[in-house]
Amino acid sequence: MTTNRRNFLLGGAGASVALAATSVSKVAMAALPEPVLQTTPNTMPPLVPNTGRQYNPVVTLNGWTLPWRMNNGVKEFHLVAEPVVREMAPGFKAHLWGYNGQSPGPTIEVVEGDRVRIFVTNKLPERTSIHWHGQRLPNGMDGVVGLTQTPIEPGKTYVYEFVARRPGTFMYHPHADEMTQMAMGMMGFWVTHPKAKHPLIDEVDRDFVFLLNAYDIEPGAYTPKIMTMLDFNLWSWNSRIFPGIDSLNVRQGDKVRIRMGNLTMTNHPMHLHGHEFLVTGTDGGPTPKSSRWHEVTTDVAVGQMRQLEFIADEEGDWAFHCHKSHHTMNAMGHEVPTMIGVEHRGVVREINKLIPDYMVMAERGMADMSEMEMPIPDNTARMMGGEGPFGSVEMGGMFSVVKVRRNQPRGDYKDPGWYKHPTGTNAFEWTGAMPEPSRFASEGGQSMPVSRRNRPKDIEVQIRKPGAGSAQHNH
Ligand SMILES: [Cu+2]
Repeated sequence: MTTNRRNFLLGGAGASVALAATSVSKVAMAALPEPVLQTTPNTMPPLVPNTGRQYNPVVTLNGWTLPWRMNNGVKEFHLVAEPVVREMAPGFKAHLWGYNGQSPGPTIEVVEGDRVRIFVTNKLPERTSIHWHGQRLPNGMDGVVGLTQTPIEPGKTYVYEFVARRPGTFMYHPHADEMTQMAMGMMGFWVTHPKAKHPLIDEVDRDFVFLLNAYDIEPGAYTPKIMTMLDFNLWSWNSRIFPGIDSLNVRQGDKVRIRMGNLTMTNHPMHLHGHEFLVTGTDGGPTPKSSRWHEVTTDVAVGQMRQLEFIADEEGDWAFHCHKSHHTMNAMGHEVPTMIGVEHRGVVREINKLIPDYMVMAERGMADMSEMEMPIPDNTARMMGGEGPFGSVEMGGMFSVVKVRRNQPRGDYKDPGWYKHPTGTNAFEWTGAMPEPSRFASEGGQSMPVSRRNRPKDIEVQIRKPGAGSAQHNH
């Protein structure tokens, strides 16, 4: 028990933990490892192991690693399935189900060859189980209700025990009333470190993990709609949405690994700016070197895990996000017609006489929405938001920033603030004369000769120059 606490305190997160006040039988609980709870959605520093084999621990974005106690050579963990309140972004809280105070649950980190015993206490109003996604284990430990075990009824504690046989990137989630329980946020990450130098697993300076998840929560509501199959409106990493997702802070030159698992109902092409990466591992373990090639986007399909690696050698604030553009937005009404190019001002003036708060959306594109001070219900994430050093970032959902800094101390995960660009290295407004374009070779310098014969005679091209009144269509 003391080991358990000490481990946790060494992880640097001591101030924000509480022990579970349990409604489950106190006698039964007394023999179990103390369930450790996390009360904040902040990114906790890595949990450095002080028993068992050493490894370089991972950092869970807006999450934490579960401490264990060593019991006669067995690593013992205690997960408590329970309702939680998760702050998904500042000003927006969701009523979810999770483990040990948060959704997702804590990351479990072990070493290849470890014997692991996990107590699972059910404090949900319905039965549950845990499936250890991707693990080699005895069939009876696989966590499929009805197939390999009886369900864990409310108030009961079950124990799972197996050897973490292969190193890699895994996750855990219920295999009982799955649609409900996953839509409510029950899931967690699992990393098994190699027990010795592994030819296909490099040592890295930073190792980040997070789950891709999604919710359907009406603006102003707190609880996800559990019957939603595809039309989710909140696309999150570890049940956080931008600007609530912490940045991935690294030192320039660091070798960085990012591990992701997808427990949403659709795929996510994950895109990193400024660097190329290799996909070094999947759900099946490390990939053979001959199969690795450089990419800047990798798709993570439903139920898959991907681990990517790169050298962070370019200083700056580099966007890292899902490339489906509606996955970098937060909840909004879907029935919004495209209003680009439609001039509403006169109409709105008339409507406002009748309905003072009426507002037309997206007359010039959607970017305006990120700055609009629209009356929105309480407990609603803004559709797009997040202030950057140059104004609104106009993003939501599955978006964060990899911050690469020359002077970020080794092993320090603190947010260094916004990048200060060297003078003269930002894109800037052009205020000089615009060079006139040359249209034809004979008129000076078009490299592609244009056939005189096919040259259209009577077509007048209207070119709208940028500048004042560019949003107006003056015909
Ligand atoms: Cu996506």
